[in-house]
Amino acid sequence: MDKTQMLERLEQRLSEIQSQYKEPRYIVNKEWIGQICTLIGIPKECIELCVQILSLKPPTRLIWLHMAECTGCSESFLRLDKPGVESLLLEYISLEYHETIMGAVGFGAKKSLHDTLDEDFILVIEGGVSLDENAYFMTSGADSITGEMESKEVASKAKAIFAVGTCSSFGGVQAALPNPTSSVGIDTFLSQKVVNIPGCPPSEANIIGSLIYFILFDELPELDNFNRPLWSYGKNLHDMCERKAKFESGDFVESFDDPHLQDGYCLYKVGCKGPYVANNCPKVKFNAKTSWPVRAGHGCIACSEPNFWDSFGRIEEPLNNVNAYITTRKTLSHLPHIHNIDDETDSNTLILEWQSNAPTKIYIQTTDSAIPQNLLDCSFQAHFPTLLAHLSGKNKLGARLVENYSK
Ligand code: FSX
Ligand code: SF4
Ligand code: F3S
Repeated sequence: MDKTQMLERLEQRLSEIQSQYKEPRYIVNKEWIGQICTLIGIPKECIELCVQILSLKPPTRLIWLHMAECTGCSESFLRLDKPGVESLLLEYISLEYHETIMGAVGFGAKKSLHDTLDEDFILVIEGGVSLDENAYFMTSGADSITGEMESKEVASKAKAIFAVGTCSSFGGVQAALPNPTSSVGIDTFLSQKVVNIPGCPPSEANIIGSLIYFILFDELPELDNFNRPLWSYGKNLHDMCERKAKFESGDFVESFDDPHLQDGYCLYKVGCKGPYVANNCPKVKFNAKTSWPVRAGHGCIACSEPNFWDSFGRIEEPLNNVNAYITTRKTLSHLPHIHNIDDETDSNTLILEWQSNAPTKIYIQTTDSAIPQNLLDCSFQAHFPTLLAHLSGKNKLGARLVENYSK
């Protein structure tokens, strides 16, 4: 949706709501609404409309189901500040069912779940779900309904469905090989559209922002091909990282007791998977914006990516020579000339060669020699697009990079 479409949609929403509800119910927290709107990509001109919508509209009913998980997503949600989660729950969201924090227990709790199914509500599912003959690994309540049955029943009545956490989005930790409980993400068996909000756990900002977007527009945000909202998962985490300049100058932390950890050196060599991740952690952070993994001194483990547990190698080693699952030798020839190594390469070919068990090499194939000349032998971890782009840089960063790589 562009700016004009957003404005039109919000005006239409406001007039629908005004026809039903006349008096604002409370003084909403305008500052917070402004912040959350900016975060989810709503332009300044529309914020007043959002304030009016949220002050007129009664709280939106929310059912939050727990499946196979650690409740970290709920913990993250509860870390919301300004307003605290209590004021969110009193003013904008009516949490009808959430096994961890609700007062009711047993049959009383299940009754409030079933009573809500007759009303309009939105659904959050946290955790993976076991299927088929393993479905009874995940049951809920005295009647032992399986997670699969309960999710299907509640989802069939929901206005919108959000998979909160990597477990619910893609299976997550319990779906890691050999996946003994046959756990899967919920969109593998639900027929309705699911908005995935992955992360183990996702930040409170990404959870709340996605819910507020739906509450305001009565429609889902724009999604990527993994059904993740573009406003939160549309950019590469590494590009927003505060240590990125050090990555580009080749200044890497070599071990976890390296004093340069505190000087902002990059964590790629101690396993950071940031370059492969689409998430906004450096921007929104966690625990009321206190910090995020890379600031705290540990590399990103790609916790919000599908299959992260199995596909990203060892947690504290880079995804390169020894950890990349490449079994056959590969050669990349005719690299685009943007790398501009030097003028002589104009008529020549650059060859990048890598194997899982050997140093990575960059060759230059000259027109007058059949044997490629070895340009650079990288028996250490390197991110090639960046290396090539900066190798011949005339600026300070390029010079520092060459100095570091020569060492
Ligand atoms: Fe835990 Fe949520 Fe990880 Fe999973 O977060 S933090 S195991 S994504 O479902 O509770
Ligand atoms: Fe930041 Fe990791 Fe990228 Fe280094 S590799 S800049 S620590 S995201
Ligand atoms: Fe997860 Fe990486 Fe963010 S580990 S929390 S996606 S920094």
